[in-house]
This record gives sequence, structure tokens and C-alpha cells, in this order.
Amino acid sequence: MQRTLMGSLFIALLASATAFAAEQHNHSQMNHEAMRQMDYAQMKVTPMTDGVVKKVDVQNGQIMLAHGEIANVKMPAMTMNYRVKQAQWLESIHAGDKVRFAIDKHNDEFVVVHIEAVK
Ligand SMILES: [Cu+2]
Repeated sequence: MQRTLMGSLFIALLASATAFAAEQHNHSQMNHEAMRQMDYAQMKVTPMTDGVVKKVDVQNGQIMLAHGEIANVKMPAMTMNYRVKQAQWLESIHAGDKVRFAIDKHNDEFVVVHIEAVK
């Protein structure tokens, strides 16, 4: 019973991961509902990376981060400026803060899809 349940869960996970990958190829044609669902999927699959904030530009929704390797987008450790999905996330983040964040590729651009301060 336990084993069957685990097997079903695994298959369900695989199916949603496959659907997610397929979805990404049609990014420009996606409607808002699909985007919302993809964000939900990303919360589970996009890994978090540790970083230090170098510069914040709330008005333009940009943040410069010094960070370690980001495996899911194959980026080595570096200091780089990123667009943040929601500019208002930056209102409570300042230069010098330690953060945990997630990056994803949207239309060939690296975008911060999640960020939180580390206490
Ligand atoms: Cu980079």
C-alpha cells in the first residue's frame, strides 16, 4: 500500500514536471492563468541560492547580487545585476543584506522569481 502510494506520487510529480517543461517553450503565448500556475510550480522546483545584495534599484526592479553557483540556470558564482519579477519585493531589501533567492529564465532573461532576507 505504502509502496503503491509512493509510486503514484512519483508518477504524478514526473507528469507535472514534464508539463512544466513543455509550458516553458510557449512562454510568450501564455495567458495569466498559465503564468500563475507556472509560478506555483516554480515555488517547488526552483532551487534557492545564497547571495549578498550589492545594490538595489526599486524603481527599475533591479538588484545586484553577489552569489554562488546557480545550478538550474547553469550560472557560475558571480556578481551580477538581475531584474526582479515584482519590483515591490525590493522595498524591504537593502545593500549589504544577506538573501536567499531563486532565478529563472524568462524570454532569455534571468529573472529573480523569489527573494527573501536571511536573518
Ligand atoms: Cu551571471
